[in-house]
Amino acid sequence: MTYARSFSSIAAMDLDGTQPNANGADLPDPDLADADLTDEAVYERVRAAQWRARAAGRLSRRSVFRLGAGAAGLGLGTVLSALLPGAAHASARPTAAGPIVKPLPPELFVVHGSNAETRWEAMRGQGLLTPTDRFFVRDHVSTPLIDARTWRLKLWGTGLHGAPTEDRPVEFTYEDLLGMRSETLTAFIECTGNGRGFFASQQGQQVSGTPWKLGAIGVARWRGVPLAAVLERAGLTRRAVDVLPRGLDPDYIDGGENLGRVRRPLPVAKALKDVLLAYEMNGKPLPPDHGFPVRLVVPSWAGIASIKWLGDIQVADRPLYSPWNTRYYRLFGPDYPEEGSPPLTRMNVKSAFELAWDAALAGGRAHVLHGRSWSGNGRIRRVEVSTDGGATWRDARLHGPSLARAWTRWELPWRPPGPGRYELLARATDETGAVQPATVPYNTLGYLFGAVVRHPVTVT
Ligand SMILES: Nc1nc2c(c(=O)[nH]1)N[C@H]1C(S)=C(S)[C@@H](COP(=O)(O)O)O[C@H]1N2
Ligand SMILES: [Mo]
Repeated sequence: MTYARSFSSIAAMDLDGTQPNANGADLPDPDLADADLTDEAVYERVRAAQWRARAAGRLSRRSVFRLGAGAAGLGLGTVLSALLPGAAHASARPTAAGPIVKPLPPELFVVHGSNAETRWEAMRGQGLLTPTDRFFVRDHVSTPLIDARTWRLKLWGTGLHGAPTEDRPVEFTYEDLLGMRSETLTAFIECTGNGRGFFASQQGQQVSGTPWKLGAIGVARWRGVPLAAVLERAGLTRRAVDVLPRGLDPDYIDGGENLGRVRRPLPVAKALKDVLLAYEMNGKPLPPDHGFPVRLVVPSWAGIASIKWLGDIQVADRPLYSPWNTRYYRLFGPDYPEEGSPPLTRMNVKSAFELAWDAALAGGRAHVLHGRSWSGNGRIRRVEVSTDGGATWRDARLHGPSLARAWTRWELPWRPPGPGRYELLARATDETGAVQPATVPYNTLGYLFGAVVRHPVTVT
């Protein structure tokens, strides 16, 4: 598959469409020189090899060059003269507010510093989408307030024709983006650390990071311009390998070390496949906390990929690195290589009940248990529920749309046998056959807790 073909397939389809996921294939180790880098699975293998080489200090210029040369490209794109660098513009550096701007009523959210997770009981009775007022917020620092009239999206780097520099980039205004052909996409955004708190509470393992339960996920209907279209207009070359979107929120400081603004590289193949530059969420302009004026939506991937308050995108003819694909968002620990796993991309399978933690249920009558399951690998095929702590399992009834990049709703009737404490468990299987395990291997930063969660309830 060439970039050109993957671009036109994006152009031809509604991003909600039923395009199958080409993942899960167990591919042989690719020859770096001949690898088809438009295939996401192959790209991930190549990047992993590259990462290992880099960690070992062995990444030669030649292997970098080969990586680039293996990629077929769009190799076209006319830069609109009106958007050429040099036009005067006001600085879009924001004034800080926050950390979070929107109201965080305690019945909808659990607040963890500059982050807030959705309470799962607040999803009860909702449709497919997470209403914006209860969509989780994950801010490394704080929500900036940005003026869309002076804001510019800047593209620059060696992967664009003419290699525009950071101080003379190709620019798009908010109006420019609104004027381009839009796409809509129903997709989840999920924090890679969603469920992190269960490493401690279920597995007795201490990990660092926000101790989320399962509320660091939401599904919204996003509208915007395909990143592919903007890259093409900016003059994407066939040599482009990685793009590096960067936010306009303040620098992130970790343990006294300034790591600069939040930014995380994305392979060009994924950028051209299904990534959206979103300016609308659930039918309204993006609210400040979710990335106004424009954010990336990178379907199925770790939430960190979906950079909010987008300011610029570096497009490079060589692999790019930032703390967000080197020291964070990789798995470290005894079960992983010393230099860590490759950078995390797809999210894993998870399930949650639309119930309060420690919910009280009336005894002596039938209930219907409701929940949702999702996977970065594609659609949910099956959900099993246990109401006796995992001894026996029944199939839940799946209902509503089953979208590859969103979640699937399900329900199961339950008549508690008597008063007391119960643990409710839900275990989903996705279309690749991936099933939620009973436990997951420890990793120091507590990412990808995909084990079955034991949800306590009290029947009165
Ligand atoms: N610029 C910027 N983008 C960002 C972040 C951030 O702190 N700054 N957080 C990331 C993380 S870790 C997640 S999980 C998602 C959360 O998106 P939300 O706050 O809209 O739910 O945004 C991502 N994009
Ligand atoms: Mo995240």
